Amino acid sequence: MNTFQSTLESFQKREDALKAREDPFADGIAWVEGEIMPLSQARIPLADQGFLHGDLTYDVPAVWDGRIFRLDDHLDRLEASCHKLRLFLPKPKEEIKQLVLDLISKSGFRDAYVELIVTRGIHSIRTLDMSPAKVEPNLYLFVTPYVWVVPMALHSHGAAAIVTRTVRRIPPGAVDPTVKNLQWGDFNRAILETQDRGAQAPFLTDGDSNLTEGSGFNIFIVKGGVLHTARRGVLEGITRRTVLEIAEDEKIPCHVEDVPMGLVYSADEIFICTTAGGLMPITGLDGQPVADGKVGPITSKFWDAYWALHYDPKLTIDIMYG
Ligand code: PDG
Repeated sequence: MNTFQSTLESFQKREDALKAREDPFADGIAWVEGEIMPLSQARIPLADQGFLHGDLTYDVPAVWDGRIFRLDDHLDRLEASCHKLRLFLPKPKEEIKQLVLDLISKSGFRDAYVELIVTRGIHSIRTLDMSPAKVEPNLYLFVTPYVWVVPMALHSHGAAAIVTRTVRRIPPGAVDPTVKNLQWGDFNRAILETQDRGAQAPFLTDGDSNLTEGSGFNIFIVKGGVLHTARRGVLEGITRRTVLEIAEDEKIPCHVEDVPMGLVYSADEIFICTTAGGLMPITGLDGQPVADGKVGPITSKFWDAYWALHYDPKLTIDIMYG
């Protein structure tokens, strides 16, 4: 049995066990202002700037088969995002790390989507004074069962993407995409168009005929044995970084630069990647097959390597379940 089948079959078994759960945390668990509650009961204070002005940043690590993947890298990126917004982590990083590990342990989920949100906190409706002395950022945490941006069932044959016609990616001069943000106006429009056109994954351009990213994922193009991914206008994904590291190990060249749409339409293979689903093959684009319409060998190789790394003690922490 290949890695692909065994990885997904063992996940399926764990997911079946999850379905049998009926406890209050079975759908998710949240941490808000020091209290732990079922996710469905978690509330945001209305006066939080994160809600009123979208003034926040967030990060999402994931747990796979009882181990959390690259948690320190996600926490470092969260801290860097805070700095770019003139925010700071509401608690020392080590403390946040422990809160996250404890919350996962309490959740009991062996495969989980873990979200950390830092907002500018509670202020008057219109606050002009954003000096650090006036800011008391708020932290919100939640853990849910593992999330697949593209349904798991589509991984074997690949999903269908579209290049959106009705919306472009917001330019970096307006919203810095390297700050993980929830200003999803462009992505929400893209998702609606994707549904209208019967596909699963929207690709957004920079408005100048270069590829950027999709609604919650980075994009890789394979052409002539070389990988290409956008340099600018995208989140620097931890999964993208993992792919770049695998490419280096495998001595597969990778160009991180502008990716013109002409290259996308002539790709040999395309895959997308995110913490919420890992690597996902794209075998259709704008209603046409990508090359022969089959999942390609480079995509498969990276898919296997990516999941194998989820058992690497250097990149993972074992969750101590209660
Ligand atoms: N680009 C954007 C805009 C993202 O939101 C994400 C992650 C990525 C790239 C990939 O980054 P990383 O490899 O570090 O995960 N987005 C997922 C999915 C969100 C969703 O709801 O679809 C996340 O935030 O978990």
